[in-house]
Amino acid sequence: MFGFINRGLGKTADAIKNIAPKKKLKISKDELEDILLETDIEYELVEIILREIYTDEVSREQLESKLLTTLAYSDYKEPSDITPPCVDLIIGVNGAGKTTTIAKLAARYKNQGHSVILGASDTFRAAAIEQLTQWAVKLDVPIVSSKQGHDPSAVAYDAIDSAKAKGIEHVIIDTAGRLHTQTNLANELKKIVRICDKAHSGAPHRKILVLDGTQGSSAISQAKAFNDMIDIDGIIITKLDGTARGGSLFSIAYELKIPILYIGVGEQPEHLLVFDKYEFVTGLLDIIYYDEDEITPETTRLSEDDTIHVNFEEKMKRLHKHIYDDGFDVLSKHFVREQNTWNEYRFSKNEQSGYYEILERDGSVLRSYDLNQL
Ligand SMILES: Nc1nc2c(ncn2[C@@H]2O[C@H](COP(=O)(O)OP(=O)(O)O)[C@@H](O)[C@H]2O)c(=O)[nH]1
Ligand SMILES: [Mg+2]
Repeated sequence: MFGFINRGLGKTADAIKNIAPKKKLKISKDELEDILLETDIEYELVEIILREIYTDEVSREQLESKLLTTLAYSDYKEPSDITPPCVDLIIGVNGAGKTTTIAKLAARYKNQGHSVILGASDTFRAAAIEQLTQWAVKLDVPIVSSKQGHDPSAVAYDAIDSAKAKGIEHVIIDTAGRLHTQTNLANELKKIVRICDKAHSGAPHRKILVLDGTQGSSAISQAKAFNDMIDIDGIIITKLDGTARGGSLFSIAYELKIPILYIGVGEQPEHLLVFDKYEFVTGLLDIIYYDEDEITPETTRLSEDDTIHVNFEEKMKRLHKHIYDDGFDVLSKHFVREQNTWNEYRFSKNEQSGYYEILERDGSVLRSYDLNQL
């Protein structure tokens, strides 16, 4: 599994390549406008991004700083003074990916060595309870559930209560995405929030909205509606692997000013990435522009010549294969994960030697690779 962020941006990359097939060192404002709109960044935001660029041609650094600015509000600070259990309440419309995301979060906590219990508070549909139960069995985590139609708040209460009794560190609560009316839904969510706090003062610690990434920027109004019902602490955007509308993430972050916590890039438990704005922006820039590593005197001279580019990509593919064979998954340009332990390591190019290195936390080199020897 190479480059998880690339997995999330794959379809977006295809769409960009359709209108700008070749990577560039600089790009005209007009062409850039087309590209940004193509990725479903809203028109107003595209205008804002381009407004303060005063040159006709836009460099990678110029665009990078603008894109990062639009994500300025997406930084999230983990609340530090939580008395366990930490309670995540997961909300969002039907089909957004709530239940799948809960499984991914549970797997993540588990892999970090934490204990977790699920609360099946989507009692509106029997299938929803069944689906979450199946994940609980598969992931081998406890679950509190009841029959269809039962009070979802009671399930949330019991899940938190059970966590307190057994010393479980995390509770994740599923909710229904739709009831007979919007008012019903609002009232029910508010009640669940109230009851969580009753079960454990301060809970739910994170009210997380799950948004379907394939809906692009049109998910913004939906998010506003949920935020009006109960204040949302963070967003998870799912299905980025299945959409060419990856740029909508910028509009969502910019409009809502609510941090994006994770992104979903597939249906399996490991397909959840902590949202790292630097990685995401780098991923997008890499589709449009030459990468810093690729810019050599030759690239500059022959920037229209695909062969250098193709050679570089070929070498990178081989590098990734070597790393994989050595027992690591490449998560992003700057991180790898050991397949056995799920420990994450930094991965970077050593500017002096030119070698690519997997680094321990203290900076010592765990593995090193010479691209030219591959
Ligand atoms: N490709 C892809 N599919 C996803 C992702 N997250 C969820 N899904 C799929 O979306 C569908 C709806 O998900 P579900 O968790 O049941 O949504 P819920 O109704 O909000 O609980 C399921 O078929 C999931 O497998 C994702 O990140 N990528
Ligand atoms: Mg569900």
